[in-house]
Amino acid sequence: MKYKQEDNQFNRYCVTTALPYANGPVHIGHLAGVYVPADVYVRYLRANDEDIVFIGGSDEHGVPITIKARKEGVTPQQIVDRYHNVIKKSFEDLGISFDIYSRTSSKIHHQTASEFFSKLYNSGKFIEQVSQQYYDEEAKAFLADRYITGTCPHCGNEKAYGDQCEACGSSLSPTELINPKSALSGNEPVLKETKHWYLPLNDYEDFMKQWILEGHKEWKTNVYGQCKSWIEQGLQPRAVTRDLDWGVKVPLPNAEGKVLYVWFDAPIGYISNTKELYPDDWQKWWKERDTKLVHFIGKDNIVFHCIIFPAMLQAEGSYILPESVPANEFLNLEGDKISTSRNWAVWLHEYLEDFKDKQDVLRYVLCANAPETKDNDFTWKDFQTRNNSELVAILGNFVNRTLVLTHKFFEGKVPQVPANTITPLEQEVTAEIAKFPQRIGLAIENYKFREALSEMMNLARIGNKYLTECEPWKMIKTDVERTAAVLNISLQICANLAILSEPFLPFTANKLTKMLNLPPLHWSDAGKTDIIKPNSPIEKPELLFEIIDDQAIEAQIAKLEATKQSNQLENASVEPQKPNISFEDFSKMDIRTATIIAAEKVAKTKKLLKLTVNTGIDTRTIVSGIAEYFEPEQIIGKQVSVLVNLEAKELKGITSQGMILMAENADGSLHFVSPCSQLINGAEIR
Ligand code: B3M
Ligand code: ZN
Repeated sequence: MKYKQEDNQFNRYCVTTALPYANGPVHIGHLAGVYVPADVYVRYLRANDEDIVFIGGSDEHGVPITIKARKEGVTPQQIVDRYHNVIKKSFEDLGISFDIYSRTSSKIHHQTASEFFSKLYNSGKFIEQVSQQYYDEEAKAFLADRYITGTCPHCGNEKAYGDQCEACGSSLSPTELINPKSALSGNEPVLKETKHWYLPLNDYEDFMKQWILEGHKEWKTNVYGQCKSWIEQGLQPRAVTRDLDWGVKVPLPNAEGKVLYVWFDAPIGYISNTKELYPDDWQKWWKERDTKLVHFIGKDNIVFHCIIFPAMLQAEGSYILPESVPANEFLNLEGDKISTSRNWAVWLHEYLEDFKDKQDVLRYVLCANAPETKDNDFTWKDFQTRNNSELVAILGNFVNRTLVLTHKFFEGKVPQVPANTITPLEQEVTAEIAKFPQRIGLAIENYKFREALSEMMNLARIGNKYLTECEPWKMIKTDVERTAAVLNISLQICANLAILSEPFLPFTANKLTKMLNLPPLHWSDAGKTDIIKPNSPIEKPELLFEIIDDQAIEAQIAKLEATKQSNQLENASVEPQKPNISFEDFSKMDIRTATIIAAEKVAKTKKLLKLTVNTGIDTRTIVSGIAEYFEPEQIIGKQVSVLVNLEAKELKGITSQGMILMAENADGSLHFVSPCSQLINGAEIR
């Protein structure tokens, strides 16, 4: 059943999700932006018996993967093998129900992408252009922008990349860098001519105006807006090849060392993966006009899916174009942009480890919080609240109350509705229930997944309200017949929830279906109040959700806090090394282990502590500038290192004999340099 008029012209759906780069695991940002909404959509279509294929896979080409491989001293293939497997497994474990999850390093993909390129080449769809690019003469290789570093012309950062300065955020071209250096050899690169093939997007400008700006005004505003601004700025020819040794080889003579640009081959991956799944009839998903092609992506991928890939498909000539591209904005984490390189993320595979059997909680929170119209924030506190006060308190509670009462009063069997027990309240509730399949369905069909989810929860709210109003636990004492009717309707609501929650919470829906002993149901079965038949047995209820306590949440927050700190330390600049000294110079210093035996603040100073120290040689007084970092009582008994032969000095009228060695951290805080195990006092440090 379809609620949206325009969808009637389609007989099948081809749904794709952006292929994540296999250079790291998947995080909650990917999930909220792309995979959870796509999975909701697809599960909903399946519940409607639609003919559908759901395509995913890893994007295994591109420069970042080669950089990661170099850094680790392994091959790019080893990198992508590692992450492809992590990603694939974590998607499965979260219940993202791909019909296939394959990869762009597969043979079939190389072949498909290569043929696609050849077809465009042979029909004269490309233009050839020669340009000057940086070349590393020692490594004998052209350099991708990311392989060139140098000084940013805008802010002076010496570690800017050929495409971007991460210090000031400006986008750069490699020739703008001052003192460019190759990441391969460290040498200064030279400019050298190289030939590439370009897709002249400018030739497709009129087409894009017609197709998108006139023909797809219904696209989400963020998507339509980006397309409009690209088209209005004027489209330019785009290089579809690169000088690189990792990717799909350019299938032309004299194209040694050239591969297809990753953004040329990756979307073809959708086609290759469909082919891998259905070698014989893959074409119906890509070439028949009555197939609805939908790409789920994040906002940074809009131009590639709305303009460049459609231009490629159009140039090829035999393919359909996407009917919709419901791109989402970004999800932030605790107020900061999610970043793989800074490890600022909640990684899916780690979540699944830390929160066993709580797949649906994450699916719920990410869908409820999906950045559909603007960037959104994920916080662990919100995660906890949504679990405890929505999933547990509303959905879980309603189902549990209904099932417990059925067992208590009706021996675990669905009670029959006796004649004359239906009051206007039941009629009202029944009429309400009937509206939900369409309400939720229409929201899903319009890519309004948050709204759809909150409607599903509203049905559980109606159930709770109904139970609270009728109070069957009291009613049973006076009116068994009407109590039977109330629990019957409540069980029908549970059955409706089993159907209507499935796209969002498949694990929960499955549990609920089993508890109610329901057969596999379809969307069209929902909305009714005779789904579950009188006298059929109900299993003993088990809790659908459980409270997540503060401890679990604090552990996650602490994990992020640790990341933040280690990032700060990594970014800290370390003082350059001082000029060399002789061993003789060094051995003049007499450094010993010693124990602080008394400590007090020096009056009228902020920084000074007067310490009494047992050096093994003697007991002496040392004045130390550490009062801002330590309370006196906190350091008594601490073993430290002391330069004992430093000449004595008067400080605020106290004679200080020696110096306690301290290390200064990136944030300016001071820390004792102590032996790792307790030693005698007076042990020589050398
Ligand atoms: N791998 C970029 C990304 O993950 C890219 C998507 C390809 S979709 C064909 O953002
Ligand atoms: Zn800069």
